[in-house]
Amino acid sequence: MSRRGSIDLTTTVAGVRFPSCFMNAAGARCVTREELEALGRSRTGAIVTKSMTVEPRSGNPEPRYYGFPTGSINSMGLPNLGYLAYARIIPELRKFGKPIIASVAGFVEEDFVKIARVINESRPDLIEVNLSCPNVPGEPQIGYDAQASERLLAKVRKVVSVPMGVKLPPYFDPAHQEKMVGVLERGGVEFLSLINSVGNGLVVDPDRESVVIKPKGGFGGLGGSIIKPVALANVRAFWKLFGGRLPIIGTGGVCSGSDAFEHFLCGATAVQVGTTLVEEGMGAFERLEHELASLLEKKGYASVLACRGKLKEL
Ligand code: HRO
Repeated sequence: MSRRGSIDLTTTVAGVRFPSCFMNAAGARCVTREELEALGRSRTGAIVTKSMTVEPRSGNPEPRYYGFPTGSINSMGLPNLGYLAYARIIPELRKFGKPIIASVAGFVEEDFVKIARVINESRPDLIEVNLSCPNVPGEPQIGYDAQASERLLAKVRKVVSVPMGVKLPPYFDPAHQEKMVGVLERGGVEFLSLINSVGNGLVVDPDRESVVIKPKGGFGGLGGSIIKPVALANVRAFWKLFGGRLPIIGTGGVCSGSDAFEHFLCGATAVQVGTTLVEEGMGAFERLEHELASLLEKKGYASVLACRGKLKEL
C-alpha cells in the first residue's frame, strides 16, 4: 500500500480499495498482455485495460499518436485484442493484487452489452464504459447524445454486477453537464472517469507545413497539460452537481504531483495518467507519488482524501 512517509496515498472508488490514487488511463500502455503485466508490476494503483471491442482491431493507420511539449494528439482508432482475449487475461492479472478496471467500448449498443456481459464474468473489480472515443471515422461520441447514453446504460447496467462507471467526453457548457446528471443517476452509474481526450483537435507542424498524425486528415483527441483546465472544470462541475456523492476519477493533464493535487481539490477521488505515462513510462508512477506526498506533507494534509473537494472559491 502506498504510504509515503506519514502520507496516505491510498483511495477507495465505489467500495473498491486502491493501493495508490494514481493509475494508467485507458489506452496508455494497456493494449497487450505484456503491457498489462508491466502495469501489474509497476506502482500503478490499478490496471486499466484498453477499451475493448467485439472484434480484435489493429486501429487507424500510423502515425496516429504525436507528443509535443504541452500535450499530445492521438487517433489510435481503438486498437485492441478483442473482448474474448481480455476475458482470458483479466483473471490472470489478479496475481498483482491491485484492482482491475475493464474499459468497454463498441460501435452499436449491442456490442457494449455483449462485451459487458462476458467481461463481468471474468470479474474485473470495476467496469468503465467508454462513452467518448473521438477517433472512429463516422462514429459520433455517444456521451454527446444524452438519449443514446441513457438507452445504452440501461441495457449495460442489466448485465453488470461489479461497480460500473462511465468515461465521459469533456463538456463545455453547464447545461450539458446538468442534462447528464439524470442520465447517470437513472443509469445506475457508480463512478465517473473525467475526461476523455478533447476530441477533434488539430495540431500543425509549421516547419513541415503539415498535420502530425495520418487518420482523419490530422484531427484527433488532445491530451496532456493543454487539457488540464478542461478536465478540472468537468471534475469540479460533476462533483458539485452530485454533491460529492459520486466518486470521480480525474483524467487530463496529470503530469506532476501538483497537477494531481489540483484534481483532488476539485473533487477527484483518484487520477489517471495518459500522455505522461506514454511519454515517460512506468517510472512516472513513483515520481508522481513522491511529488504528491511531498506536497501534501508541506501543506499539512495527512492523506489524499483529506484534501478532496476542498477547492476555495472567491
Ligand atoms: O483508441 C482511440 O483512438 C481512443 C479512444 Cl478509444 C479513446 O477513448 N480516447 C482516445 O483519445 N483515443
